Amino acid sequence: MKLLLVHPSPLMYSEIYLRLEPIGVERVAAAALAAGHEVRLLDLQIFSHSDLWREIEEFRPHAVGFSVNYLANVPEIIDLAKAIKNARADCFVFVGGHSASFVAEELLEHGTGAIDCVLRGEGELATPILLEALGDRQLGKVPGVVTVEGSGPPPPLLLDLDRFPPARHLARRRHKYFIGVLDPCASAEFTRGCPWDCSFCSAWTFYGRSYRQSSPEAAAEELAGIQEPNVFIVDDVAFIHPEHGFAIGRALEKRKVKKAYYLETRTDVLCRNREVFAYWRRLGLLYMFLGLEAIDEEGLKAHRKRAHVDTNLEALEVARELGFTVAINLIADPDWDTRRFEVVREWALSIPEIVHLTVATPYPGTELWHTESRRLTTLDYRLFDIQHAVLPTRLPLHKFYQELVKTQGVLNRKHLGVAALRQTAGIAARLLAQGQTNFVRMLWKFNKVYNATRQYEEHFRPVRYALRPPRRAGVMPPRAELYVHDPRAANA
Ligand code: B12
Ligand code: SF4
Repeated sequence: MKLLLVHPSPLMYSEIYLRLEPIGVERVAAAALAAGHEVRLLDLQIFSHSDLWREIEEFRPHAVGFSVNYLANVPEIIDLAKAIKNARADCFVFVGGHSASFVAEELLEHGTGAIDCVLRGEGELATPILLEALGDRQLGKVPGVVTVEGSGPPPPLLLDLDRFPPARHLARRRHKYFIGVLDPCASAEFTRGCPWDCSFCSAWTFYGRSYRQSSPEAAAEELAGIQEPNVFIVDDVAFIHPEHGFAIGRALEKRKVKKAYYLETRTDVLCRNREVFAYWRRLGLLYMFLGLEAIDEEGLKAHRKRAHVDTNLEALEVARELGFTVAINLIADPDWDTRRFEVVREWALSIPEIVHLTVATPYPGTELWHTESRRLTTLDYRLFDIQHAVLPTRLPLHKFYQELVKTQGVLNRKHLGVAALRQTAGIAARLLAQGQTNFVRMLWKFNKVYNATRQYEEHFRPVRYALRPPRRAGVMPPRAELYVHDPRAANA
C-alpha cells in the first residue's frame, strides 16, 4: 500500500528559533516500511501546500496520514483532509499524534466525513495494523482507532524503543532543520515519557506516566549514522538516569562520534546528576533548555513543578560552571499586571541565560484543561500555541500583549542585539559560507513575528473550527482517565 505521511506547517512563533526534524512521523514511517508498505513523507514546515498537491498527484497514495502534535495545527489539517477527500474520494485519510490523541472525536466531527479515523497514541505498532485492516475495512479492531462508529482497543505502548529507528532518509531538504546556531541539526530520542506530573503539561498524560529507554548501543549506532554535525535530543527530561547517559556516551566514544548537542532537562535532575552532564559537555553537549516556569515558590507550586526556587538557582550555577549555554522558560500568567512583567524583566536581565516567555494555556490532556476550561475566553484552536492568552487577562488584552512582546523584545535584544550579534558574527559568517542560512535568517525575523497588535487582532478572526470544552468543566476526572496510554493495558 502507498502511504503518504504529512507533518503540518510551522507555528509562526516557534519558526523564528528553530525548525526541527519530525522524528515521530519518521518512526511511524519506519514501522510502515518494515511492514512492506511504500512510504513517503512530506514536511510542511519546509514544503508548501502546492508541493503536497504535486506529491498527491504524482505518488497517488492509497492513504494519507497527518501528524497533529500541536493543537494549533488542527484547522490546517481539517481543511487539508477535506480538500484531499474532495479530490480523491478513494484515498483513506487518517490523523495521529500527541494533540490528535486528546481530541479524536471532535476531529472526526469537524472533518464531516473527510477524516476516516484518528489513531490515538504512539503510531509505530498501530499504523501497520491499520493499513492491514484497510483492505477489508475492519477498522474497529485496530488498537487506538477512533471512527464515527466508536473506539477500538486501547493503543499499544512500544516497549522496545530500538525497534523502529526513524526513517531519516524520507525527510527531504534536511539542511532546513536547525535550532539557533546548530544549523543544520538532526533530532534523536534516547528515552520516552516523563515520570513527573506538572499541571500544565500533557507529556505525562499521553504516556500514562510510563518511562522507557533505548539501549545505549542502539542509540549510539543511530547517532553514528546521522550525517548532520548537530543533534537535538527530543526527550522530555534528559538523563533522569545518569547510568543511561553514561552508557550512551561510552558507546559514542567507542564509535568516535563527535557532534554538538542540545537537550531539555529539569533543574533538579541537572543538580542531582551533575556528573553525567559534565561528561556530556566533554562529548559536545553545548546547549540546554530548562523549564524553570516560575521565579517564586507560589508559581512553582501552582504548576506542580515539584522543584524549588533554590534548586532552580543552583541549577543555573551548575550549568554556568559546566559552561553550558542555557535557555530557560517562564510561564506568563494571564493574571500578570504591568508591575509583574517589570519584575520578570528585571529578573531576566539580571542573569546571563536566554529567557523565553510562554503564556499559561490549558491544553486538552492537561489538568489545567479540566480545572480552567470554564474560564476560557476563546475556543479557537489556532490560539492554543502558548503565545496567546486564552484565559481572562487582568490587563486589557491588547495591553497584556504589549507587555508580553515588550518583555520578549527586551530579552531577545539581550541575545540578538548589536553587542550580542558582534559575538555571533563569526558563527553567522561560517554558516553562510557553508550555505546554511537558517540561523542568519532567524536574526532578522523577530520584529516581523512578535507584534502585540497582530497577536491581539488574531483573537477576532472568524472561527471555523472550535474546541469542544470538557463535558464536566471544573471537575478533575480520575487520573487514569486523563491517560492516552494506560501502561497497565495492551503493551507490546
Ligand atoms: C521535541 C518537541 C518539540 C520540538 C520538535 C517538534 C517537531 N518538529 O515535531 C520543538 C522544539 C520544535 C517543539 C516546538 C514546540 N512545541 Co513541542 N514538544 C516536543 C516534545 C518534547 C517531544 C516530541 C517528540 O519528538 N517526541 C518523540 C516522538 C517519537 O514522538 P511524537 O512526535 O509524539 O510521535 C509519536 C506519536 O505522537 C505518534 N504520531 C506522531 N505523528 C503521527 C502521525 C500519524 C499518522 C500517527 C498514526 C501517529 C503519529 O506516533 C509517534 C511515534 O510513537 C513534546 C512533548 C512530548 N513528549 O510529546 C512537546 C510538545 C508536543 N510541544 C508542545 C508545544 C506547546 C510546542 C510549541 C508550541 C512551543 C512554542 N511556543 O514554541 C512549539 C510549536 C512547534 C511547531 N509546531 O511549530 C506541546 C504540545 C501542546 C499541544 N497540545 O499543542 C508538547 C506536548 C509539550 C508539552 N509539555 O505540553 N516541540
Ligand atoms: S513539564 Fe517536563 S517535568 Fe513536567 S510533566 Fe511535562 S515533561 Fe515532565
